[in-house]
Amino acid sequence: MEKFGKSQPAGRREDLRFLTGKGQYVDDIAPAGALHAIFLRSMVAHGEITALDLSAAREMPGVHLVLDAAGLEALGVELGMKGARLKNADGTMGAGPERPVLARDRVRHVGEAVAVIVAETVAQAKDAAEAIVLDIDEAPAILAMTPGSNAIHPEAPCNLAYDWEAGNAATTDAAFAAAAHHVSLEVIHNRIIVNAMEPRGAWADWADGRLHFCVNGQGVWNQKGELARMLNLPREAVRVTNPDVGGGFGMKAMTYPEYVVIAAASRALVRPVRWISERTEGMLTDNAGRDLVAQAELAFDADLKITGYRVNLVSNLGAYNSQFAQPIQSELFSKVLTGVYDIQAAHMRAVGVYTNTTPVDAYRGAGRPEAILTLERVVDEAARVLRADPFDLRSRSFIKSFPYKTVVGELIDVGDFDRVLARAKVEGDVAGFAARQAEARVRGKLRGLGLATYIECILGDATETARLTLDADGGATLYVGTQSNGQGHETVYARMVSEQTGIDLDKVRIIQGDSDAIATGGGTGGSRSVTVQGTATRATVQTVLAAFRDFLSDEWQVAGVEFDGLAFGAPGTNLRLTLAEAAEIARNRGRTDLLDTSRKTTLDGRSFPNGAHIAEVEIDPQTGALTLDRYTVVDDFGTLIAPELAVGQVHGGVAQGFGQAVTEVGVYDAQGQLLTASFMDYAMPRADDLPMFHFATEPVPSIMNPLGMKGCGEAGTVGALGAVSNAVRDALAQAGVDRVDMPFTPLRIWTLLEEAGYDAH
Ligand code: SMO
Repeated sequence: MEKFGKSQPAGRREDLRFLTGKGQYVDDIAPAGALHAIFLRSMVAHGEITALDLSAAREMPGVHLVLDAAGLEALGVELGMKGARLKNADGTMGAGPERPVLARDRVRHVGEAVAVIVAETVAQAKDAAEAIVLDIDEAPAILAMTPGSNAIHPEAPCNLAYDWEAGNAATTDAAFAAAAHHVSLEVIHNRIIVNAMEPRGAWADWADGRLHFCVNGQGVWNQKGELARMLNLPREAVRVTNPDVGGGFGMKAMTYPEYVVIAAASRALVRPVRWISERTEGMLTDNAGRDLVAQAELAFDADLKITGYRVNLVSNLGAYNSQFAQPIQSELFSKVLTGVYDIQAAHMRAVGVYTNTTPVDAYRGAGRPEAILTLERVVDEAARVLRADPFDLRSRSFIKSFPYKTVVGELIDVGDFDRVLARAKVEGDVAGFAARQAEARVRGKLRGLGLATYIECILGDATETARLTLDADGGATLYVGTQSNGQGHETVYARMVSEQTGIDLDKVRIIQGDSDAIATGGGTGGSRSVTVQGTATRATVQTVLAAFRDFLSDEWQVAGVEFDGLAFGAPGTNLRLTLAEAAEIARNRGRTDLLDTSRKTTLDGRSFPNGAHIAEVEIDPQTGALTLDRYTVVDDFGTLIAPELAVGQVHGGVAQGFGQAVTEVGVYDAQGQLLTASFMDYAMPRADDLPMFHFATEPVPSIMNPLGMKGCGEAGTVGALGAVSNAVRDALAQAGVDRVDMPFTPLRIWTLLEEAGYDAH
C-alpha cells in the first residue's frame, strides 16, 4: 500500500479510450432499433393546464406512443417522485409536495415535462410534439426568495418548504451578548447550471418481464429502487447500468422524470426507448446548484478569538424539493458549519423557499462549498474590520486538539490546520505579495490576495461492497459499487488490486455500474468513492489472501504460509506460488468458493479533507476584467492514493469554484424564463481563464479508515469560492469598494468601481 500510494505516477488506463473517441457513453450503446423519446415541455413558468390534446400527435408518421400524466398512470406508473423532507424548527414536518414526472394539471417551471412522444426518429417525434395542443392559463411567476402568499403548492401556502435549525441558539445568543466585537456580512451564492460535458441521457429496454435501464448516472442502486417503486415492479425485475459517464458533479446522481417515463414507455411498447438531452433542454431541466443568500455574523472576544457564529440562510429550492436525502443547504451545510474553527456557540437557521424555477440540488460539494464560502467570507471581513492579519486571525480560532466534536456533533478525527496554513503562506509567497501589488499599481491594475481555509466532510454511505473474482486467464475482476464519471476510478482500483495481489496490472479488470453484478453499492458522490470502495477492496483482498494461505497450507502440508506481495511461500521451503497460480490449482480442485469473494465494510467514521487556498487576482479598472494570476492550494487529504489523480480532482474543483465566482450565473427574467439557457449566455470557465495551479500537501492520515484517506473530489470547489471572493474583495478595497458579490464578471466589477467613484485614469 505504502509504496503504491506514495510515489508512483498513475497514467490513467481509461484515457486512451476517452481521448481517442472510444468511450462508450449511454447514447453510443443504445440497443439497435431503439425508439426515440422527445418531451413536450412547459413554455411558461407557472400556470394551469387548461387543454392538452394528444390525438393529432398520435396520428403523425413514425409515432408509437404519446403519453401525458393520465396516460402514464393508466400504465400503472406512480407519478410522484420522492423528494427530501425536513423537519421545521418547531418540530412539525416541512412540506413534501408531489413532483409529478409529467405535469398533472399545473406546470411549475419552464421546461417541466408535460408529455412524451416516442417515435422512430427524433425528427418524427419533434414533428409530432408540434401537433400536440397544449393550453396553459398562465399565472404570475413566483421568483422571490421570500415566503409569499401566492402559493406554488397548496401544501406550502407561503412557498415555505422548511424552516430548519441546527446548533445552539441560546448559547450563541449568550456568546454574542458577551462579545467584544461583532462582524456581519451578507453572502449571495449565485445559481449555477451544472453543464456536464455529456448531457443527461438514458435508454430503457424491457424484455422478458425485466427492465434494463441504462443511464449516465453516479450509481445504479438508488435508481433501481426508485424505478422499481415508480413502475410498481419487484426490485429483481429492474437492472440498472451506468456506462462511461462524461461528468456528474452531483447533478447526475438523481432520478429524473424522464427516466421514469422512458422506462414506462419501453415496458408499454416492449421496445427499447432512448432519450438524450439537448444542451438547452439540460440547462432548463438538470438540477441547478447553490442559489441562496446567507446572513452571517461572528462574535469575537478581546483577544480576537471567535466566540460565536450565527447564520441565517434563505435557499431557493426551485419548484420542488431536492432529492438528496439530506437537503443541501441545511443539513449538509451544517456538517461543516464552523469550518476549521473551534466555535461551540454556533447556530444556523435555514429557510427553503419554492420558486417557479428548475429544482436546485447537489452540485460538487453539496452544502460544504456553501458553508465554507459563507464562513470564510465573514472571517475575512472580520480581519479587515478588526485590522487583523487574515492568517493570524484564523489561526487564533483554529481547532488545535483532536478528535474534536463540532457543535452539530460531527467528529473531526485528525488535522493540523496551522501546519497547512503555514505551508500555504510559504507556497503562495505571501511575503512577496506587497511588491507584486505595488508593481501592479504602477501598471494601473488592482491586485488582491484572498485566503480561504476549508474543511470538507465526506458524505454518502459509509458502507461499500467489493467483489473480487480470480479468473481463468490468471487475471482478476473487481466489481465495485461506486461509479466513475471520468475521475479515473478504473486506474485507481486496478492499481490497488494489482499492488495488493501481485496480479499484473493489465490483467485486473474493473466492473462498475451494474446492479446485477453485485448486490449493493453506494454510488459516487460526496468525495466518498476511493476511501469507501478502497476500504472494501482491501478487506476483500485480505479475505482472499487468508483463504489461500489456508488452502496452500493444506495443499503443501506446511504451516505458516505467507504472502509477500508477489507470491505465497512457506518458511524453510522453496515452495512458491503466485495468487494466479494458486487460483489455478484451486480451480482444478473444484474449489470455486475461493475464486469469488465479496466483502462489505463500513468506515469507522467520516474523514475530513481540509486545506488552505490562496488566490491572487488582478483587476483592470478600465474594463472590470479580472485575471486569476496565481493560485496556491495546500491540502490535507490524508494518505494520497494515486497523487496525480488527486491533483487532477483539485484542478477541476478549483476551476468549478472559479466558474461560480467569476463567470457563471443562471438568470431568470420576471416571467420565469431562463435567460441563460445556452452557451451564448451562460459562461463556463475556460482553460485560458486559469493559471497553472500550485499544489502541495501536508497530510495527516485519517484514523477512520485503514487507508488513512480523507477524500479529494470536492475539496477544490469548497476552497476556491472563498479564496477568489476574498481576493476580489481585497483588490477592490483599494478602490474604496466595500462590498462584493459573485459572480465577478467585468460588468459587475466595473459597476462596483463606478459606484465607488473610482477614477481609473
Ligand atoms: S455534489 Mo456530489 O456528487 O455529492
